Amino acid sequence: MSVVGVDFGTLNTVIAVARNRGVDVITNEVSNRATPSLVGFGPKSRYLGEPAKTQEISNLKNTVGSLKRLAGRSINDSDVQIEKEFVSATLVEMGNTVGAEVTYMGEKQRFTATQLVAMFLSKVKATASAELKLPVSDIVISVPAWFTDVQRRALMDAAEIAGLKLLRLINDTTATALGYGIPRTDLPTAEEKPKRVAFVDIGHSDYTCSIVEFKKGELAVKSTTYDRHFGGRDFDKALIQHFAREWKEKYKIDINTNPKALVRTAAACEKMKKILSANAQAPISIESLMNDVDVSGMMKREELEQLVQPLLDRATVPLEQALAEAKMKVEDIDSIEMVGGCTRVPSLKDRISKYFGKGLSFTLNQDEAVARGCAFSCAILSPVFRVRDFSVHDIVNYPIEFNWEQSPDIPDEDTSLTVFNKGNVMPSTKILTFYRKQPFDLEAKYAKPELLPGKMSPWIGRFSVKGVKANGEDDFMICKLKARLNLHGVLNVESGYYVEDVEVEEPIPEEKEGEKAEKKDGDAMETDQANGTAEPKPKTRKVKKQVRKGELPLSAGTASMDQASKDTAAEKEGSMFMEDKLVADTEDKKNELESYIYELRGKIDDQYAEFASEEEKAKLKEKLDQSEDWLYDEGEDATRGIYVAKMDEIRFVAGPIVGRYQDKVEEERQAVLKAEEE
Ligand code: ATP
Ligand code: K
Ligand code: MG
Repeated sequence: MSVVGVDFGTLNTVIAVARNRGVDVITNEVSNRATPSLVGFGPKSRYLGEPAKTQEISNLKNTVGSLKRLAGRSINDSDVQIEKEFVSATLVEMGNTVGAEVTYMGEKQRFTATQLVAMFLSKVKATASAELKLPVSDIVISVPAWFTDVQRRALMDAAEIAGLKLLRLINDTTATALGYGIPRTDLPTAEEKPKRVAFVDIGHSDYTCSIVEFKKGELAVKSTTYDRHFGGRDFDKALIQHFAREWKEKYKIDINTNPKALVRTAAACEKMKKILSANAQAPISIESLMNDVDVSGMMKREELEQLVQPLLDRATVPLEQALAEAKMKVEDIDSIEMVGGCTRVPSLKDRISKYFGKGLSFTLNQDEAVARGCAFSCAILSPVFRVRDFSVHDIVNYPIEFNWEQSPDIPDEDTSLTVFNKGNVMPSTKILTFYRKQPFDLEAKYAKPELLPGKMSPWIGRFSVKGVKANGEDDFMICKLKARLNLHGVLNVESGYYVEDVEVEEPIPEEKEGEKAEKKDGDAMETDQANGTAEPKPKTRKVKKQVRKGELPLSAGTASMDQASKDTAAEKEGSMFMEDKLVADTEDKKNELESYIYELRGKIDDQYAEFASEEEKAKLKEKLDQSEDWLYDEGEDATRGIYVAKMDEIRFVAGPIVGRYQDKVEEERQAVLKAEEE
């Protein structure tokens, strides 16, 4: 079994694997260490990753990017409206979730963002398993810390559809912190002051800062802040707009009216931006951009900085917030670790370094740190891998509250409670207590909708508690519900049970037990939260204890896909994957046939010449000519089986000739061996 970590980026996806020697980033089919996060659709198959990028400009309408920023969102969301600018395919609403409409297999088809992510993850899975020569299942995938329940569930569903076992969705900067912490041997002991590191990740579309405290064997995230619309693509956009204006004047062309020209300009601007990170100025030139016009231009680094001034002015906002939320000052930070492609931009480095009043660290590989952290996380969670234990305490980014209907029997009962607060440790389990005589429902939602990205609904889930009835004559049943914000950052009510108060003999406890007694439970604090009806404890040796009496069945409605839809989607993904494979195999067989024809034609008058009669030669040549004509005519688009059959036909004619040649070669080889022996 393999251990895989994936940095699922807006632009690029990096795959890392844990092996005995440590963690390695693996290369894809064209030997790149990062794969474009793109899916494309063609007349016969899909293009996933690299081929989608290769085909992009000629296949804009059927190519979808920004996959992770679409998953779990509705088309009406203000964030998705922004995303439309960066996605060349047409986005459509598909029953509360955004999808894309593309032409695939000659037909207009629609896929949800979740399905599109699943397609891409299938490719990730295939890439990893090709490199490892092992089946891939266990995986850890990174997400931005600002992802909400519905976005996280969309990714979990996508992983399942792709046939992956998602061990954890981990926040990007938390993964980076883990990758930073695990190999270090110089972390402070439990008694010492923790090492405090600010991780700054600026990628293609977003900017995240986490302040993390390290001690030997553990890390605790103290705060995570972000700007969801700050990244490399905003620099690209400033350049594109600049040249669009310039070229309108200079060449009288409007690239904004021509999607192909726009995408080609975007690619050239990204290149220019990268050059400007290391050089004072950079050229741009594109041949025949539109209307047969060749364009060119120049830009100085200072000019770019002026173009992105509004962006640069926002560059320290996440840092200020991160320190404020962690209740720290710049002096408290021991090191500032930079990751993400966009942290190579000198003006950004300047601003961030000035803000902290010290130099920045580039200890980690900027492009690979997140993926490596994910692989470490997968190694920790995987049963098949042994790794030094390292605990990860992440935090809750959006407070979550539960609401319920007031019990008819308890008129002064509260009907809502914030159960997980911003900044609480995550994962975390809390036990909710209800006094009820009938089955009841509760609902979970984000308590502060204004904190959520875009215009998301704060709704998380509805949970029905069954099997509740009066206890005895007319007493309340004491219902306990286990609410868990799990490793993925997703909320579930995992189980329900009921208890009864019984009196037991016990030594007098030293500490006063209240209704909010806290106890440690593995990875998180477990708080027993009774809603206002706990009895005072008599100061005797007899104490009332709650004894678990039975289970309460639960049913849940969340943003996850239901199992039947997931199974259907998985089946569809599986058959599309097989279809892609068949198309690729067919193409291989066709190429094989073509090369075989050329090879034989070359050899028949050369090394095979003395092993064939004139008649045989003529027959073979005729067969080759015939096959070639067929290949460029009706054989252009045949099935795999037919190409194989054509190969066999040629082999049947060529076989005896090739056989005689090989016999001769073998004879000579034996002669050489014999000569050597003597
Ligand atoms: P996100 O984290 O936002 O989802 P991502 O993880 O795909 O996106 P990265 O791979 O971290 O993003 O960074 C890609 C961005 O970094 C691109 O915009 C790219 O142009 C930019 N970039 C890469 N190298 C340089 C460079 N030398 N100078 C400036 N920008 C660069
Ligand atoms: K990335
Ligand atoms: Mg990234």
